[in-house]
Amino acid sequence: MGQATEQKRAGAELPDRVLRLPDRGKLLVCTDVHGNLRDFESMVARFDELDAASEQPFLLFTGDLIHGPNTTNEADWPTYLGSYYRDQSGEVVERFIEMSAAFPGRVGCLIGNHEHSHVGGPHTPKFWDDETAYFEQSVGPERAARYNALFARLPLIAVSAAGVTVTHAAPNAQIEDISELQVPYDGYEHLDINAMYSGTALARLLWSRGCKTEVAREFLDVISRDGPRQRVVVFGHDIVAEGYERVGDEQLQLSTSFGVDDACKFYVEVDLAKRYESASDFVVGRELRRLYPDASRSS
Ligand SMILES: [Mn+2]
Repeated sequence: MGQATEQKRAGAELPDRVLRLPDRGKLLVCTDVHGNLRDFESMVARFDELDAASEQPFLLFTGDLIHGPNTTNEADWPTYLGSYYRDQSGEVVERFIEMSAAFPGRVGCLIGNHEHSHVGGPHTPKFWDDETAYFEQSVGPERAARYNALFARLPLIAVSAAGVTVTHAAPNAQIEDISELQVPYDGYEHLDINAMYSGTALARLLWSRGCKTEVAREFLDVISRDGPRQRVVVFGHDIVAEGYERVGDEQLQLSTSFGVDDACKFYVEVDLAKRYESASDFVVGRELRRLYPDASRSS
């Protein structure tokens, strides 16, 4: 029995780690909210606008909805964190749950390394020594249990007939079959974060800051085998100060919220009935849109 077959069998009881997006309508992609409720609501507002226009929107968050800065005073806010906001991670998750219930099959979220820290990943030390413990303590045991059940069910990647794949971090994972993504999330608790960058496909898809063109192309080739040809991967995880960066034809790194000035926050809006063959098919003002078109740069 081959490795892929073994993994397929082991993963049969798990929720689907690959989200297959609709083949029509508008896909909205928002990266790394990290507790910024205002940015989350701005995406919801765009979703509502498209929904009212019968554009059949699908709202996809790429993970890291939670864990925001511990600075509660604007005067102490470091400039590298972009525009000031107050962490409202718990409220963001509640709103995500509400939206998912109100629009079944039209709102989704991939797992990010911060959600993973609650369901089997290494605890993250971004703003607190152990922000995983901090978050669970701040929302209390009932909400923490509910959120962790949600996080454990989140998909790892999304694919579309439009040729657009979405991941949390860079697609720096060498796999031979898409079934290798059908894996449990637990078992990484005690790993050092540095081990995640060179670890399993799951670890790499949650932590990689970048990826060589050949690796991204091969990843897209492999996940294309049992479905529509995938040509471009959209992801966040790391901060792009200018809001987006194309890396070759295959990769589009996007910053919608965290660590970015309001004037440079970009989200993606894709026409799912069309085909995207290259990152250069994403045009500013059409697929690449400013979250706050009227904002001016503060720095
Ligand atoms: Mn991340």
